[in-house]
This record gives sequence, C-alpha cells and structure tokens, in this order.
Amino acid sequence: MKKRVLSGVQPSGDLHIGNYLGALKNWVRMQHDCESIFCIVDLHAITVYQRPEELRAKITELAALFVAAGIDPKVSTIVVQSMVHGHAELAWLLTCVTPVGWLQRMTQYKAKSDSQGTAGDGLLQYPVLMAADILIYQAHVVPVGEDQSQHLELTRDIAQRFNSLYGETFVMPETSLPAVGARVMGLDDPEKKMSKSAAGAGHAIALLDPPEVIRRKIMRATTDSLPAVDFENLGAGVRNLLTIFQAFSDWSDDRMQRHFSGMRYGDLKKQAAEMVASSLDPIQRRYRELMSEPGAVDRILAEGCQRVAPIADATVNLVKQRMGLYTRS
Ligand code: AQP
Repeated sequence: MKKRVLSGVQPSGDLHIGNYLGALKNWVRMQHDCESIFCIVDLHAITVYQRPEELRAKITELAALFVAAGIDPKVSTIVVQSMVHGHAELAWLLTCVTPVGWLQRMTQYKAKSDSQGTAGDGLLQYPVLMAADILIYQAHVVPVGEDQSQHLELTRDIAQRFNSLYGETFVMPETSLPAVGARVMGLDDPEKKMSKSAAGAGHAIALLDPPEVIRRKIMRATTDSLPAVDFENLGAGVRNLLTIFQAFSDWSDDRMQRHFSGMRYGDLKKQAAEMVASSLDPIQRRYRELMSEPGAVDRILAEGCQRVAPIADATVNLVKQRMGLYTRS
C-alpha cells in the first residue's frame, strides 16, 4: 500500500522560495511514490485578518502555483480546506481533547500573538486545525519546513491522547523535512525565517518575482564584513545564500565547497540570483499558461474536493462514533 502524504500552504500572501524549498519541492518529488493530498489552508489564513477579495484571488493563485511548481493534479489531489467541511468539524472534536497549555506553548502562537494587537482565538487553535487537516486523511507522512516541526509533534500528541481516550483511531503521522532548505532565512535579516507576512521589500523572493527583481533582492542581501566565502567561518547571510543555491541546484556538499570556497560575495550573489531566476522561469511560464485558461483552476479544485470528501467523511464519522455522538450515516 502506498503511504499517504498530506501537506498545506496558507493563501496568506505571496508564495516565496522558502515555501517552495521547504515544502513544495519535496511534494513534487514524493507525489509519484505516495498517495498525495495538497491543501490550500484558507481557514488557517484567516487566523489573522485577510482582505476578502484578496484572499479569494490568492486561493486561485496558490492552486495554479502548486501545478506550475510540478504538482500533477492527475497524480495528486489539490484541495481547498474550507471546501471539505470535515476539517472544521474534526478540529472542534480534537479541540475538546487538547489541553489549552499545549497550545499556549507553541512558539508560532507566541510570535504571531505578540505581533497582533488582539490575538483571535483562532490563532491559539491553529495547531488543532492543522492536526485535523492531517488526521482527517489518516496521513502517514507530512512534508513541511522546519518551522512546522513543533506543530507536527503536537499533532502526534493530540492523536495519541485521542487514541488512548477512545481507542485506536488515528494513524501516527511522521514529519518529513528536506535535507537542504528546511529553513530559508530572510534576505534582509538572516536571523529571521523568510515569511510571507514579514514587512520589507527585500525580505523574501516571491515565486512570481520577475528576474530583475530577484537579482536586485539577492544583490542587496545582508552578508557580513568578510570579503569572500570561508566554509570554516560562515555568517548567517552567506550560509543562507549558499543554502538557497544548493536547494535549487541539488549540488552535493563537496561540489558546493569546491565551487564556492574563496569566492567573493558579489560573485556568489550573482550566481545565486541566476540559479533562482532560471529555476523559477519555467514555473512562472506554466503559471501564466494555466491562469490564461478560463476555469482551469476551479475545475482542478472541484475535482480534488470530490475525490477526498469520502475519506474525510469516513474519519469524521468514525471519530463521532468513538466519542458517542450521532453520525450522518
Ligand atoms: N522560510 C521557510 N523556509 C522553509 N520552509 C518554509 N515554510 C514556510 N516558511 C519557510 C514552509 O512552507 C509551508 C507553508 O507555510 P505556511 O503557508 O503554512 O505558513 P508559514 O509556515 O507560517 O509560512 P510563512 O511563509 O511564514 O507564512 P505566514 O507569514 O503567513 O505565516 C510549510 O510547510 C512551512 O514549513
């Protein structure tokens, strides 16, 4: 039996190379060996305020970018979280077995609630909804970037707690991190994770940035006071540029060292910019083609939703039965 893979991205801003290298590139690689479900997690996005008309457009854009990045909708299922009602229903059922202290300890909650004037309850419940996204499909593997590792641990804790209270119900999901690119840092501040919601024009490279913008952002990236690459003494900014290059090129550590040792930062930046621009070019072309076909993305999403709804319904029914609730069937 093929393993089932589940992962998602929030339509909360412009998809960036951190999302691509941390998650999507791994999805594309895994999709032929596994039964894959890739989710646009719009219910997660609204845990911080989103302008409705922009959110709607971002959902379509994100689905098109999934396909453009190499997700084949004939092989994998692309689904919008809010179109499958079971995600929200299961999240409530899991909320009832999740101690609030577990949620208050989440670093993402602490960081995001600090940056909001008033944090909505959804921000606290975010990891429970994420657990529901994964557990509803009884996923075996969850390919994510490093920032989501803590949420995955929590998902396993919630599943274990449910299983011990109500009997074996959920598959225990494993985290899958990419060997290179699990945590891409901001170009303007290499101490901070590259993020969709971070302010600053030079922070992130969006998947749809034109080549000249990519070049400009990388040439202005923060490095350090050394003149050239020294693998014994890598500053965070230089390490980040090398990581970006290696994750796009799939070069080995040895080849990276031979090629870049002693190279001046200006040349490293030029080569990193060319690598990123040339890797994103085919993705951008496929994206434009898909977006010019009226209704193409909506058809992919409707089909995806239809394909997974029976799996989701079956899990929600099982969970409700286990808990002693009425079920629809
Ligand atoms: N900087 C990153 N490096 C590697 N992987 C990353 N991911 C996110 N940032 C990086 C991975 O991308 C997937 C989708 O992320 P998300 O949309 O669920 O939200 P996030 O992790 O909160 O990402 P952002 O870009 O920082 O969004 P905002 O600013 O909206 O919160 C996940 O697998 C994530 O690990």
